[in-house]
Amino acid sequence: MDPIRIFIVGTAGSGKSTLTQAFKLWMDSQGYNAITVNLDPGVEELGYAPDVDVRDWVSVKDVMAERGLGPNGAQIACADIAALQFPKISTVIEGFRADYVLIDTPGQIELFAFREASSVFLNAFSTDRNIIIFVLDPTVARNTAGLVSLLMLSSSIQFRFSAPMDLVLGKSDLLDDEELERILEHCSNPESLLFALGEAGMDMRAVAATEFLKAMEALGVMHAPKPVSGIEMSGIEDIYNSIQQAFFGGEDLASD
Ligand SMILES: Nc1nc2c(ncn2[C@@H]2O[C@H](COP(=O)(O)OP(=O)(O)O)[C@@H](O)[C@H]2O)c(=O)[nH]1
Ligand SMILES: [Mg+2]
Repeated sequence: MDPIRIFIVGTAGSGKSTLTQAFKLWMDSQGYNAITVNLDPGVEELGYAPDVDVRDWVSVKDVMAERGLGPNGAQIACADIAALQFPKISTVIEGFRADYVLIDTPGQIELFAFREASSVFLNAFSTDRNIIIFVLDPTVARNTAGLVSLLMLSSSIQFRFSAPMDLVLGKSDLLDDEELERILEHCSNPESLLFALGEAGMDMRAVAATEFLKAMEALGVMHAPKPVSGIEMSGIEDIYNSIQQAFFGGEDLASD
């Protein structure tokens, strides 16, 4: 059967690579057949050895040297160069015959969110087997305006890709109980989020936010994210269960 492809997406430093590695370790411990893919051509230290690595096809360092570009320009050039290699990369991925493909996306989220290359990559596969896991960075989300901005970013990704999306609250071990409760409440109850924006003196912005929040509710983005920690290896089973729910209505792939 065609594998489920899990795209781990989030802002730089939100914990994508650590979560990808933790998810793979968890999958292995459960006896599930999963591989990891690094889609970040610019990453220097990944912290794990991916089964498939875009850096085998294109490297930011080489592109900087060859084209005389700075790191940001080279990242963008690499995303586009990598897109040309996607047919080959997807053949390698499919050659593993894994049940799950865990895809670690570039540190700079705009490379995934806004460049055409990522659509090309998603569409290189049968599109009904893709799911996006959007990782909220707790150091941004603990601030109300930061949380709204992250939700808006997640909606723009939801808008761009037709794949189902699930929100997770990354590095949740960094939050105290009160902060965690507040973020979960704000994400699942737009009224409480609006109230908090008002309390923070952002009434004007709250007016605009009301309309945004309505749109986000309609998109299905407003729901409590699952707290996870790649470092503590917590919450990973919850992501797995929601993936099962999205594709099999809760029936475990491994059971048939
Ligand atoms: N406390 C804590 N730190 C984490 C966690 N996941 C990642 N980090 C740290 O956050 C930084 C960025 O992590 P990384 O996985 O590289 O983020 P990425 O840029 O989204 O791939 C690193 O210093 C990690 O050690 C976590 O679950 N808990
Ligand atoms: Mg990373």
